This record gives sequence, structure tokens and C-alpha cells, in this order.
Amino acid sequence: MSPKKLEAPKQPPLIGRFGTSLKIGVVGLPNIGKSTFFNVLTKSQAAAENFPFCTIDPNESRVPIPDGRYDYLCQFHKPLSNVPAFLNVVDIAGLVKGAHEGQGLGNSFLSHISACDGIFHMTRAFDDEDIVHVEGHVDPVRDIEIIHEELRLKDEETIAPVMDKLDKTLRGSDKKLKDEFDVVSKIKSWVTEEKKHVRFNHDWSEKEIDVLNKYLFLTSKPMVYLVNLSEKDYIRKKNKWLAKIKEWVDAHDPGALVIPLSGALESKLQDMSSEEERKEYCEQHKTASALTKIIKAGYAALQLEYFFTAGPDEVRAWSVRAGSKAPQAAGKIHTDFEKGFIMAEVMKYDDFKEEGNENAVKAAGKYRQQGRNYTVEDGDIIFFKFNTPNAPKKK
Ligand SMILES: Nc1nc2c(ncn2[C@@H]2O[C@H](COP(=O)(O)OP(=O)(O)OP(=O)(O)O)[C@@H](O)[C@H]2O)c(=O)[nH]1
Ligand SMILES: [Mg+2]
Repeated sequence: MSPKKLEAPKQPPLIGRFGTSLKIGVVGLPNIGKSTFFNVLTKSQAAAENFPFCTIDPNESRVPIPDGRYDYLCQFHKPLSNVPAFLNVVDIAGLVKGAHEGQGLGNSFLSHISACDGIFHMTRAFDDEDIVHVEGHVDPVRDIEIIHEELRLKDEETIAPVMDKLDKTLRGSDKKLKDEFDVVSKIKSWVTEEKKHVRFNHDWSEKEIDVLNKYLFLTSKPMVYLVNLSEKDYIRKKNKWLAKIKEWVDAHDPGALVIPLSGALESKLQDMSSEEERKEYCEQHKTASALTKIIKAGYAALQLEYFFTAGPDEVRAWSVRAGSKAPQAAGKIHTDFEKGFIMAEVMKYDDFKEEGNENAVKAAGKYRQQGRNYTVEDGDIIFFKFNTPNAPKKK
């Protein structure tokens, strides 16, 4: 094998909206357990019945991100209030072949996917004769291809009028529009001729990403693959489709995660009356819920991370886009913090835990004052210093 092939896949570029209240949608064929999964994940009660297209309108909820660091900070400070980071999840109607042309529930729910920033792509790998499969039998690789193709065809449809419009406007020969036309042409040939998803290309230039961010194509959204197994297969970590799915994803969507779960097991665990009972069941069957892993993977796929503010009044996790600078992060708390930013006083969580308290961190020389160019890191504990721009001057 050539050395090049051994290289780890490059981190995909950040394409998408720039906010931090981003959403991840649960997408897949009908009747495969999406709403069941959504309900256990977000402790909701969306309808989940045994017939295709049970879900029509999207259900939306948010789920706290489990994090031992946050729990530790809460235990330490015993604050008056505490707010964890959240992942916003949307349960979307099932998609079928021909959806982009209006089959099934058609185009409207493709717009629900469009409103999301990332995708939990759920696929069914459990056998159950009582649960209707819209394609007749279980074959998750085929199902993944169906969903991918619908998303790609929808993008193909979106690109055509964009090209036309730019082409017409171009007659006015504006340099910026000409550049945009060139980029859209490249995207078009990638999606329409190469028949690939936008995110499969990890080499888009900054200029190209600016254009991609303007149009937010469905195939540019990061995807985490969830494989719904029977409880038995999940517990024994064996299923004939798993390796095939992984192989397919590695070949087509390099770097994307494939996470097995069992909707049936997760529902069962959730229905148990106590944490003790859940623990006992998991120990007895040598298994564990996959939810924490899935929540964290979804959050990371959106390229979000969080820093903490922590004290006796409040312990709080603040979501920021990975790579945010200190003033932008301060702006999450209040716009005045960003405008009047002076500095960020930063402790690393590990230092805080190791030294035992803030004074000990200071004494160890690990409490750092950082300026506007500091890139915030996941898990930083930050205290911002700022000027209030319009405050009356003290006499
Ligand atoms: N055997 C088995 N059945 C499941 C599992 N997850 C869901 N089901 C059943 O499959 C049926 C469909 O589940 P839903 O969660 O409504 O599926 P969905 O993908 O949201 O379906 P649509 O909204 O129609 O697209 C229900 O009868 C569920 O009880 C699972 O992990 N194993
Ligand atoms: Mg549903």
C-alpha cells in the first residue's frame, strides 16, 4: 500500500451556518426506528408507530451533553444555577426513493433537512417480520445509497437555477459574480457529473467555502451514521451488516463515524424504573447504552465545543464553534463582553482538577491571561475582563 493511503483522513472543512444553536436531524427510510430513537434520546413522546410515514411534521427537542467535567464543576461549586451545553435534535419524516420529485411525503421534508446543520443518518439492520420495510427486506447499504442519492438529486435540482441566475447576471460582467459562477460550476460538476456529496471533498478552498456557505447544500451537511441493531446483536457486538456499512462509509464518506445502537434496548432501559435497575441490567448483559457516545458525536460533527464559566452563582457551559477566538467566545455571554473585551483569564479543566482550586492553579503558574488572539479550547474555564463601553464614567 502506498504511504498516502495510510494517512488519516483530513478534518473536513467547516461548511455551514455560523451560529451555535445548530440542529442535527434524524434522517432515514420510513419505519426504521427514528422516532423511537429520538424519544429515548430527548426523553420526548413523539409518535412512533409501526407504519411508514408515522412522522409528518418534524419534532424538535434538545438534549443536554453529558460531561463529567461539568458534573465535577457543579459538585465543586454547588452553584445557585447550572446550565449544561445542549444538542438540538430534530426527528424528521422518513425519506423514500423519488422524494426529491415528490414521492412519499416529497419535497417538504427535504426542506426540514435543509433547516438542519448536520444529519444523524439512521439505518435499519434489525430483522423483524412485523415491522414493514418499505424496500421489502433489510439491506442497510442499499438504504444508505437511497438516502444519499435523494439528497444528492435534491442538490442537483437546487444548483441548476442558481447557475442560470448567475449566468444571466453575468452579462453585466461583475467580477465577483463571475468568480461565484466559476465556483458554482465546480460544485455542479462535483455533484452532478461526479455524483458525489459536497462534503466528500475535503479540499474546498476558502473562497469555495464562502460560496458553499451561501447555498448550504444538503450534501454539505456533516453526517453521523447510526446503525439500528436488535438488542441481541448489539449486546454481542455482531451483525452481518456492520462491516459492510463501515466499508461503504470509509470508501465514500471518509472520516464519518458509524455508531451501532439498539433502539429496542435503549427503550427498554429508559422504561426501567431506576438507575440501579438499568445498571444491573447492563452489567448482567455486559452492555452499555450508546446514547452518550451518539450525543457527543453529533455535537462534534457540528464542530461545536464549549468553555465553562464557573463560580458559586452559576456553572455554565457555553457552546462555540471550534476555533473561536476569545472575544467571540465572550460575545456568547453578552455582546458587551465582546465589544469591551480586555482579556480572558483561563484555567485548563485538568489543571483545576489536579490542583484542587483556583488559588492553587494560580500558585502553580497555570492561570493564564490571554488576549484577543487566543483560540478557545474545549473545556477551558474562563473569566472574562471587559470594559462596559457606554457605562457612565466614575467621578
Ligand atoms: N424490533 C424493533 N422494532 C423497532 C425498533 N425501533 C423501532 N421499532 C419499531 O418500528 C416501528 C417504527 O418505529 P418509529 O420509531 O416510528 O420509526 P420511524 O423511522 O420514525 O418511522 P417514520 O416516522 O414512519 O419514518 C415501531 O413499531 C417501533 O416500535 C428496534 O430497534 N427494533
Ligand atoms: Mg418517525
